[in-house]
Amino acid sequence: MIRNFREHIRRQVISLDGTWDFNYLDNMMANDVRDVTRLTYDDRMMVPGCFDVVPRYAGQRGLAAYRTQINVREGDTYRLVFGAVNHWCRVLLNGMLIRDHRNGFTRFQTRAATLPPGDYDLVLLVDNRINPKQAALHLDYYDWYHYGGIIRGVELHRLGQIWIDSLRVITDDYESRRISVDLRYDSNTRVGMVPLSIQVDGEPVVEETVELTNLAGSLVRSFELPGAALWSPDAPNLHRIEVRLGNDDQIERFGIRQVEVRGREILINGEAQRLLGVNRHEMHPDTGFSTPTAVMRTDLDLLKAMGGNFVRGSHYPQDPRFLDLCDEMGFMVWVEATGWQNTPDQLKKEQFRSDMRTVMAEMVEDSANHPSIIMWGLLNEGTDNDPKSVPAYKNFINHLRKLDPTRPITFASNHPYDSECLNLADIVSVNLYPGWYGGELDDIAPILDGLVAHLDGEGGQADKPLIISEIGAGAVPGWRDRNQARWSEEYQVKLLQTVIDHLFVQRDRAAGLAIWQYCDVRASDKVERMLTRPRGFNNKGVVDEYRRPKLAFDAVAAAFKALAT
Ligand code: ADA
Repeated sequence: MIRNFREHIRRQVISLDGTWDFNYLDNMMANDVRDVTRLTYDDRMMVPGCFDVVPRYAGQRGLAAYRTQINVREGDTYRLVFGAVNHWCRVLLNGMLIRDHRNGFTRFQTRAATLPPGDYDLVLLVDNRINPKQAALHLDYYDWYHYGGIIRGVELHRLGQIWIDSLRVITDDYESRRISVDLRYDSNTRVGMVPLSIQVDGEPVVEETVELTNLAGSLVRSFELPGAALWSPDAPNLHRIEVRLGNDDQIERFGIRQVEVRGREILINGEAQRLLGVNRHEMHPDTGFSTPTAVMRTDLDLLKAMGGNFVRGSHYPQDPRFLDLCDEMGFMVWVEATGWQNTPDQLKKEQFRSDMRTVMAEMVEDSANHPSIIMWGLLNEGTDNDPKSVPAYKNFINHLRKLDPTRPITFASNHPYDSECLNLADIVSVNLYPGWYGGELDDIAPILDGLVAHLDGEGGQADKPLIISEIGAGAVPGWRDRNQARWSEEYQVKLLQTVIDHLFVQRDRAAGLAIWQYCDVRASDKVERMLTRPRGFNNKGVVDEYRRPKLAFDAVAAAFKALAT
């Protein structure tokens, strides 16, 4: 399943999750596969899943063919929906090319098409190689392991004559509980008069017959929900909306809440929030990016137990199942488009730009209804200090703002002293590693003070919220040392305690903190990276890759909880 709940009750949705036929084609390119119907399969592979976590293919980069069968009983309009495939794929049905998709971590679908009754072979050619020609946003120097495969669920949707293409629920005004529902529809024939109904929490709110003069279009309805409970981190009330158009339906959950940035504060429904949390990669050694929902739940339970209320989804669009849990549990989430230290040269390339725009559009389309998402991000640690990057930052941020004008936008900068782009962000976010990549523990306080003095002075950011979006220390799990040497669990404790104390007890300039990072994650296998990544892992987690707490977990929990009292 792509979500944690059913998005359709009337529309027939068949989950294609399970075990598919599999053949690792190694260094072939998709275009070399002339006739996909002649491929043979010598293995089976789980979907969703990452093929390169399976021992037989561990560490392999290449092309893989996946195959499953679909039976269509009644001829009708259908489409396939893919939760995410990393990082490039080609979809073929009975040997016919249906579409290619570039870059991972976002949902995409095939064009609606009439399928006559019969059996169909669905084949996906999946490429996990690092190849900017196929996926410009996945590059080999990034500091995480790029697993590959059909990483999220796959579904077959039967659409009928007219169907709902997307649904956006927006809080117009939390005080009066006014919301807008923007419904985009599509059809394969002129249907004329069609019944439209909207129910919220089982109560009818809209019942009408609409005349659809175009084959595709948008219907917007606004209404108040008097007395409806608001969504907030302390009371994450969700509402269920069910929209029916003709014979089709779409179910979504939403929260009534408005995010606002006022001066140095981030507010939800008028209440200032202090964001305390972690950066989290969607990763587990046994499942790669295809984290089971139960593990996601464990992560959020642990984060709650640590006193956290904030997650930065580093560094790519988040799994909707994770966001569903965040909605329910009241986490505030930063969701960002895929990127890592991208250079002016990359930002200039048309392929990179168009991939970024597509991924941002898919990210917003897929997740805009999650109340837990309180800001969008992009271009982690990009070259925002290079004047040549400014046009790309402007272009991407404007694009993102058009896609969703309701949420603030930020990007994690590691060039706060000479950034050329901070003025474009609603929230200033800075990644820095005092006491780890530079300086000692005693340098942390002056470095943080110096940063604030700069941003609030000549940096010209005095009237914006500040988030320390990454800070941390590596601790090899179980490595204990009375001298508190680097890489020991003790050193990580000291560093994080010093940071939290300085940011929120000694000073109160920061609106939020995202510790780098929640759990240890497999690092990229590039030699230069490996030399600073003991065990082949980025060890800055407060829990290890199997979610076993390090000493830092309890230390951070004590510090976060002390702030709440
Ligand atoms: C960077 C980056 C993270 C991670 C971190 C580290 O700031 O944004 O993805 O690589 O450093 O561990 O060094």
